[in-house]
Amino acid sequence: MDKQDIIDARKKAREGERIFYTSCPNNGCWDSACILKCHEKDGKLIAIEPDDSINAGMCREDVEWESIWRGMVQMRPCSMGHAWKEELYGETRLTHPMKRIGEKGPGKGYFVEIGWEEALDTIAEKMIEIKEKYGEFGIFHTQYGSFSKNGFPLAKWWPASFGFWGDHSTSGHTAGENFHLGFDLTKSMVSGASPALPGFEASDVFNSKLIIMWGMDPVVDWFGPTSYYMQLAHEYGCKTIVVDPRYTASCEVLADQWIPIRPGTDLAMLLAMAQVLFEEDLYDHDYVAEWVEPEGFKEWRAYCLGRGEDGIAKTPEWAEAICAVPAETIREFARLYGTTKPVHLQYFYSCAKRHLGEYSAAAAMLLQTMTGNLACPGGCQTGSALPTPGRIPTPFADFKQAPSDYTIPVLCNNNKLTETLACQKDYWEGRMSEEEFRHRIGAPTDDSPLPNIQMLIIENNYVNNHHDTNKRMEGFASTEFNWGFQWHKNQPSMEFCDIVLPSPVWQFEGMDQYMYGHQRFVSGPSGMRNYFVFSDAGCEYPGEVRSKEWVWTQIAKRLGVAEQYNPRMVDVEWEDWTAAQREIYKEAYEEWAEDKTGVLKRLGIDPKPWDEFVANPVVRIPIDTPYYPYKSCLEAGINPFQTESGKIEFVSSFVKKNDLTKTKWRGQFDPMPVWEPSYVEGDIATAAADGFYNPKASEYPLSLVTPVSVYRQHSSNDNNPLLREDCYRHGVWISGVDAKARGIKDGDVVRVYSETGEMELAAYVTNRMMPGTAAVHHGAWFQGGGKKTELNPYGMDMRGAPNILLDDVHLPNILGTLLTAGLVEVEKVADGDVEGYGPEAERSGMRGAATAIASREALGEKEAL
Ligand SMILES: Nc1nc2c(c(=O)[nH]1)N[C@H]1C(S)=C(S)[C@@H](COP(=O)(O)OP(=O)(O)OC[C@H]3O[C@@H](n4cnc5c(=O)[nH]c(N)nc54)[C@H](O)[C@@H]3O)O[C@H]1N2
Ligand SMILES: Nc1nc2c(c(=O)[nH]1)N[C@H]1C(S)=C(S)[C@@H](COP(=O)(O)OP(=O)(O)OC[C@H]3O[C@@H](n4cnc5c(=O)[nH]c(N)nc54)[C@H](O)[C@@H]3O)O[C@H]1N2
Ligand SMILES: [Mo]
Repeated sequence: MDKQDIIDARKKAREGERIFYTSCPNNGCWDSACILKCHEKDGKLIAIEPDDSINAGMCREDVEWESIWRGMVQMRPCSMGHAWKEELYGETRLTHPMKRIGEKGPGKGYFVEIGWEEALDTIAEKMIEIKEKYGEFGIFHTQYGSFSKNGFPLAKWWPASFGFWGDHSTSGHTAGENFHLGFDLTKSMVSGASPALPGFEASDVFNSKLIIMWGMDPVVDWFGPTSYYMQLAHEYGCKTIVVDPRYTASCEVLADQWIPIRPGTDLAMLLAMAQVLFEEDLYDHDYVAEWVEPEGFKEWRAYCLGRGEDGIAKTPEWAEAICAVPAETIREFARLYGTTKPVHLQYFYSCAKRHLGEYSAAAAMLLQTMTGNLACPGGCQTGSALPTPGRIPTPFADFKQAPSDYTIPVLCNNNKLTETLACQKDYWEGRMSEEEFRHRIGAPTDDSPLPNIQMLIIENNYVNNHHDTNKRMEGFASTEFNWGFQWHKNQPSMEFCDIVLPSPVWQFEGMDQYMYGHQRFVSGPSGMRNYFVFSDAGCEYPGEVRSKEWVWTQIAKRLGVAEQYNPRMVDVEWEDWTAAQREIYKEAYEEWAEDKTGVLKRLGIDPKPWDEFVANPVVRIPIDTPYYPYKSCLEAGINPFQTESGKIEFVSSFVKKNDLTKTKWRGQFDPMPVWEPSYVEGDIATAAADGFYNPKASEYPLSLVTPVSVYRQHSSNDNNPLLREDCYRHGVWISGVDAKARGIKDGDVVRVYSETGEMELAAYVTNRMMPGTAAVHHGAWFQGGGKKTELNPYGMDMRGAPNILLDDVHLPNILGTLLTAGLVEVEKVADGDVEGYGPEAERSGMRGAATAIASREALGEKEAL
């Protein structure tokens, strides 16, 4: 076969392919809506190419500078974006509705296939029954329960379910933002009630002179343009410093300096930096005079300089003993920070998602304030950092849902679902006082209704993805009836469903809305929003998979609200479903293209006819000046800081004047960030429960962090062989020193354990991990194939789902934060070369799966999965 034959054969193989474009935002692709060019043949996804809607055929290096700074660049997908094929057509893909026989929970029951009619009838009957028995808050829908919202699509006409305040990502920062900056993320981002938007456009980093990535690893976790622009900024001479206990991918690719720090001690270093800025008079007097409430500023200054009540100067020498960063490094770093402008200091979520993390997040915002970097080109707010305004109005597909006045109420804190399930029985059966129950679940007020969850509708991997998975599994198993949607048969949350429906992968299959009710005209929630892409109908639904909107319509029919929920589609047959959805999107586009208000013309957009548009469905405009935090407010003369004084308050008047235990925060707090909270007594309470200084550290001496993985979107893709077998070994990161002390070699099988659970997995022995610390990447799927013990009621985890190891106790501290760090110990189990152990077995991921299947077979059910 010569070269031409090969080319011809390849061409022939590709005959009959159709190209369609889509976007793949998943939960957490906050910075981007990447554009994917897809090849489809015979209803299946064949291949994915990167965005070619602009600069086609060019390397990024070929793109001219003006296009780059104006945001006229491709939005290329990450490795996960390219790997969807295996996710769609993997062996474990769930393609039929399934009913559970026996109890909920791994190893306790099994599934059998059922038809759609039976599934939908049973679900609707149970919904009615549970609402009658327990009221509308007997039902909880797990998707987007955060940000005071809930994703239950029928709520407006069939009231049920409720929202949580807070979320999993930004929740450590929101206390600081609310108390010190008077900024409320939920108001600004979700309800649109506040014009303040503290996000930034990626190209604004070209205005920065120094980028500090504090607990931020954008090469891994900020997929969109931001990490690319940060890389370019670095290449053009902007200094970049990373503060992280791990030598991350961003350290390798972006950093001039890596400052390793003991996790959870960042506040000490931030205070020491403030001390240097005061002592050497390096702060921005003008900015402080204009924006800062002066009395609180004085108090904070006194505290840092040792003139406060504790009499301790927060010098770099003081901080060194706490955070293990040499005093000289801190001092030099503070000087560089104080004498460079503008500085983009990004103190990221994980640093605050731990006990007392709210204080460190607040301190980072206050440092940006002191140095005048909080709201200016090239600076950043360093808080929840998400929202950036979109530059182009997008078409709106009007399904003509009936109006409704009903607003879903907020009943608890986002990170208290485990606790709610654990203690609701005690409350409703009279063994727990109302006050205690409200306190534990973070009830927003003293008269908000209280939940009694007896039906969970699961549309994500909620069992696996929050702290104390063992306790959580018990809670999820305790309800009367659960159901949900899943992609894969072996997804851990599926085990807690009585009926599970096969879920489409919305990016590629059908025409459903995306998460958060986003329609298929997509732009990122933050980062560059100077474009949108239309995600067209893609491949056929495999097996019996059906559109979620179809499913909800059929349930709505059974509940009597279909005319309100989906009036235009209620009589559409399944065969015509996708075409009918697409027609409504087409109508929306055509109305948009008419440009009745002339806004498109003003933006320089000349809409193409629909057929031309769908062939390359991206609309993009150049950016003149990039958005920086609060730009929209500052330019309109609106004060973005809605504190009592109208200024940035170093000492929060809200905290000072209110008993926070009576508010939704339901905990005690100091009005300014302090290293040792004033309200707790004794060593145990003072030392954060997840930190080095807690007495528990004598038994569990390693401080564990659980960062996100480059091969997973949270827990999505953990099942994807392309992202697992040969390119990635999931293991516990441990330093050479700690490994040696425990007789552990790279690749050995180890047991990682804490007070809440244990797991077995491979050790990754590396000097990229700071001594005294460990890391297990978040998102691996719990597989309780191991021994059952009191600590592991569902069996020891054989895959490495880190939430097994983390506790969920906040009190008496303020509620809000998802806890993603904890204390653990690691011990050797076997050499890496023992059969069935070690990197090979770990890479294939089959050991855990094999044991899980064996446990089902032991139940005597061969058809089970
Ligand atoms: N690839 C990928 N990217 C993602 C996601 C994903 O699942 N996969 N999820 C997305 C979502 S929803 C979110 S909210 C964000 C989360 O974004 P982050 O909160 O930034 O993510 P993490 O990976 O937890 O943490 C980033 C870094 O902080 C370090 N770190 C942990 N604890 C501490 C500490 O106490 N001090 C310091 N200084 N550093 C610490 C970790 O070692 C890690 O390198 O990521 C988003 N991006
Ligand atoms: N220890 C630790 N825990 C963490 C974090 C951490 O850093 N460390 N990060 C936290 C953060 S920031 C977040 S945002 C949460 C995220 O936690 P989750 O919201 O639970 O996130 P995913 O794992 O992405 O959930 C997606 C899964 O839902 C199922 N699913 C069902 N229907 C659909 C569908 O229609 N579409 C999609 N995409 N999936 C569907 C799929 O099986 C998919 O695997 O985790 C939090 N938990
Ligand atoms: Mo998140």
